[in-house]
Amino acid sequence: MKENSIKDILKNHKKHMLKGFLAALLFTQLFGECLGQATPPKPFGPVPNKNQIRWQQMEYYAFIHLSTNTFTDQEWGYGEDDPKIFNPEKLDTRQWARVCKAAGMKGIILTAKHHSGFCLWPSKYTEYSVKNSNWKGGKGDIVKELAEACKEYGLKLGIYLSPWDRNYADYGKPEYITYFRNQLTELLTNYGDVFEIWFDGANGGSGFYGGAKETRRIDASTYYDWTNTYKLIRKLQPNIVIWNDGGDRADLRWVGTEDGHVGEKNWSLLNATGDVSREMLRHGLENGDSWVPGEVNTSIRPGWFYHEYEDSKVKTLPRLLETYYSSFGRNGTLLLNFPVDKRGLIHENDEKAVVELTETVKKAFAVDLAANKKVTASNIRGNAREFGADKAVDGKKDTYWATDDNLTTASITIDFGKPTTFNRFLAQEYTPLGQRVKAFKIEAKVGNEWKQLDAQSTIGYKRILVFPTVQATQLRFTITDAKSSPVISSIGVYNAPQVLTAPIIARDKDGVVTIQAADKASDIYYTVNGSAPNRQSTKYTGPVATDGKVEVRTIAYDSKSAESSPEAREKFDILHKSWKLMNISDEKSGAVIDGNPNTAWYQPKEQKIPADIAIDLGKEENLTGFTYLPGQGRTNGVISHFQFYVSSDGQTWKLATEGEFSNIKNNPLAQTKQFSAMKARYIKLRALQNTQGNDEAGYGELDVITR
Ligand code: FUL
Repeated sequence: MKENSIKDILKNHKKHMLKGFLAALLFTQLFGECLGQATPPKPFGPVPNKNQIRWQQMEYYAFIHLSTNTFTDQEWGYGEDDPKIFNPEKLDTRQWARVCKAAGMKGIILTAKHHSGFCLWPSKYTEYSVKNSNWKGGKGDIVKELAEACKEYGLKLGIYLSPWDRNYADYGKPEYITYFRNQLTELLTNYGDVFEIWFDGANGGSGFYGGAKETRRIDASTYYDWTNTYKLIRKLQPNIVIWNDGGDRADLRWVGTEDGHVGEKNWSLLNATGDVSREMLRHGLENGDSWVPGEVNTSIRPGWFYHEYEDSKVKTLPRLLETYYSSFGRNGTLLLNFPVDKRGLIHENDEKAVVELTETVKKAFAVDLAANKKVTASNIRGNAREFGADKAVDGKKDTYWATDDNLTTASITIDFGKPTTFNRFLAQEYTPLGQRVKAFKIEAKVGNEWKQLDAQSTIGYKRILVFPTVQATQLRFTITDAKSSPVISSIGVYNAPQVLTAPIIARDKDGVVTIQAADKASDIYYTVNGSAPNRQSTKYTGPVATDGKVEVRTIAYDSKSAESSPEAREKFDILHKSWKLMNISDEKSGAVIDGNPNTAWYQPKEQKIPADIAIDLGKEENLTGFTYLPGQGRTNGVISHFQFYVSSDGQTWKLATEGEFSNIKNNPLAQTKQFSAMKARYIKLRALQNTQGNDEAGYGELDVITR
């Protein structure tokens, strides 16, 4: 046989095989669909890699900030502090792990090295580390202890390694990159699996730099040669995700704020190259060419590092809940920071706050009212059972409801079978096939009418909507626009109990009292005559005018559960209506007497201490004391030593009391000082010293106590 003919035979054979294969494919397409099978939708646009999928499913994990800063009351150490000061005598990484586990977190990212350059592990490449500290006589290794604790508690370990190093002599030179990579290698080799590496964007500036004490600037986009640094990281830890808000695009993105939220519209996409604006960080980029999901990083206190003066400033439950819903309720993950204290522990107040948050969230999502309910979809994929509406409520994350390819709108209806009360809706796209939904709405069937509850844009990995409680027999979820046919892995409906924390009471300078409950749905009851509030008390319906001295007592009440919040109680003295600040022309100075603790006024720069602030009360009062609240937003201008004067004519002043506001540095809350009754129309607070030993004097509020 000629060579050619053998080839022909083989060719023919192949042709037949191909025909047979195509016929079989068509058969399964046609009959398979009748039998309830269909090909799954194709991925659309950029999709997450397996590391990003695994990371996103973690949803909620902790940050731990601990360094020399913890002992110097700083946020950014300069890199010059003696390593000996680092001595968290009771350090217990198992306590951290216990708290994080109890909070429902899935991992812990530790500041192995912050900008000061101090290392929490005994790096071979520097002396500026725990090995020269007093902690455990220089024999300790916090990264190791944390890695072990994480293992014990089933948590994943993450590492923060600051690219900026304010201690290292060679920072700014090429030699530093070798040092940086050596440290990365130590951290990513010696401590087991690391799920995330965190590179902060603060890069270059003033520092100690081995004694040079100068300012060094670098170009963050080129200096670190991220391309090769990333290669090294992925070689050492193939399952890691990289977070970086400077330099090359990483696996994850910053969301443009440290305040604890990401945009309501949140695409997990960005472009691989080009500048990124705050707007893009906040919302992602609808048509971005790469999968770069957002991670919401925020601290449970105002600062990242521990400061005793923030013990009373741990975020409240309503504030933490807002962060919860605005992070992974909006297609992000939540990285919540604990500033470990000088003992080396997560402070009791922080633990209490996070446990409260966890319990509240657990209660909110305890019962999925959509689970196993009758669901119908406007369309399913070619009649295939495996993509039916029920797949969105089967509780499995790898099954999904999908529609035919040509559809970019579709709806799914849940029939509760009876009037059902709810106030939360949850939806998840099956993101391995891309992020597709551009707009959606939810409606409730109340009686015989469909009522729109909310309309939003993106969904992504997980979206939670919060809306006023409604009672309905059905819920309809409609995707009104999508990049490609929707693929929904999960929907859920919940009835979160009201959050019953003590309401917040405020009175402005005209005597108008406002009361705010944590949950808008709560009823508020109050009294102004000193009696304890209960459901029979006056119901709060809006601002209340009061005059002169008054005590407001109030509770929030949930009529469905018949539960009340703890009581809030606030005493107000005489009105500030006719008060005038003396000899101060700055309009903003009104903040001192406006009754709003969140506004403050600071003496002008040229004003040195002792600094006076004097007030004309409008008429003579019988004074027995005063209250000083420092400005709440900052740590400066907090008066620590004072004299308080009174006067009948605003000319000659009598000293009423003097002394110090004890512990105001660590606890910058309202300070009350009393003195024997004195009649006067004018008062004057003289700042003699502040907590920082400089010339600033600031005031959140100044008030008097009268007989
Ligand atoms: C910031 C840093 O500069 C802070 O000190 C902190 O580490 C935070 C998480 O990132 O931008």
